[in-house]
Amino acid sequence: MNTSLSENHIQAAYALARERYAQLGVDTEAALAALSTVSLSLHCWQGDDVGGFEASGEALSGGIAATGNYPGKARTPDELRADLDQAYSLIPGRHRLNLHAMYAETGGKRIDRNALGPEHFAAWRDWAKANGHGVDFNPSCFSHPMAADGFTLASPDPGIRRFWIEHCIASRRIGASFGQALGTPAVTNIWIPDGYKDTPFDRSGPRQRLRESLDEVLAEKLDPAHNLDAVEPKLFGLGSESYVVGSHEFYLGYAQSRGILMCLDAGHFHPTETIADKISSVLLYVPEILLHVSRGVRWDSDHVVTLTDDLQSITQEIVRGGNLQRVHIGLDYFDASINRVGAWAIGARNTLRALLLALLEPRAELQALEEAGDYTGRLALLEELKGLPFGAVWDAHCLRQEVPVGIAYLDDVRAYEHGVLAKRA
Ligand code: RNT
Ligand code: ZN
Repeated sequence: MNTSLSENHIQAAYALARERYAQLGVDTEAALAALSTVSLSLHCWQGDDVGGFEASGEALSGGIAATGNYPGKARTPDELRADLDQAYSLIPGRHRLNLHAMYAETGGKRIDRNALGPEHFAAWRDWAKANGHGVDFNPSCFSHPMAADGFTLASPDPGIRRFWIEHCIASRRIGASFGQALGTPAVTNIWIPDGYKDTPFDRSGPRQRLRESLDEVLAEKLDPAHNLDAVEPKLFGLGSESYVVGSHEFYLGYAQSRGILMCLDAGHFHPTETIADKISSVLLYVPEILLHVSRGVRWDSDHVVTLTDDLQSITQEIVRGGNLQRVHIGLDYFDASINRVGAWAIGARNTLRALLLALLEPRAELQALEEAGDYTGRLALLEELKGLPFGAVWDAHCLRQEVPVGIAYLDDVRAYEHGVLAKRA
């Protein structure tokens, strides 16, 4: 396979594509300018199969699972940062990092999660600052002895609840410390696994406890210039098939009433339900939303994000509603069966490609057709767009942003695998 493309060809193809889009009233330069402002939040946990660095020997729990044993996963924070550097070098634009608390660096000392502080993330902070990455943060309420019975913030045991409340309070402060140091607010997102495998008798008690716990977690006012709080609902998990305390309705009401962000994870609903149609509704009631862009295959399987219709519907909703500023776009998948740097690059590039497709829509024209009741015209134009040369615009973007154009990024993934990952056996 010849992966190299001449700069002249890329430019020439772009010039033709630009004209083609201009005929429809679409300004490709404006689309690329908008795309350049988007900062995706890359999830650290794709690099080590949601392991973290606590060396506790705890298996991944909480009803999520990474499957596969592709060699070369990151074993240390330095390895994970090196892998992330490699991934970012393949993705056009300047992007953020989404970090979990269990990736703390405690210098060999055992610090429990409720005692974590900004000092345990100093290396992450320095690295983020040096490389221009904003950071988002997450308390890690799973893979821990205190989460062994499947309950954390909603636990009936006051001691367990207290531990996780303290952990979430600590996490918000760590998020704020990143926001302050980096000059861009951290979105600190709370996801907990709490739920029952089988049909519960009491659905209400755990939800009352969760609401109380969250109110304690959020009691401390933090500067929104440093930290923004988000909550992430879910329909079911492995081992919590019958009931999840933090359901969609629970958190929608909670986020709306507390004026915080709502996180929508693409894998957290019924398999035939998509999050795209929720964005315009949720944004009427909460200030901003966080997305966990993911791909569930038959269940919340967290496959690498591909350029599906689902993904395009999500990015269309962001762009058509003029919501690029109010939607924080995070990725959330973990595939351990393929090269992990490749997984990051493929999913992030696809998310940006889907955004570009949405930015290349003739918005005024489509809106006018719809308002005139010309649904035939609307359907014809939407279908016609699918054949337009968006790939040439994407290639020009990658060229300008100095990342590999086309499939050439795979050469870099492979070279890094041979030179670095393969030596980790
Ligand atoms: C789990 C949630 C949650 C996690 C990460 C690791 O179903 O999607 O966001 O995937 O926090
Ligand atoms: Zn998620």
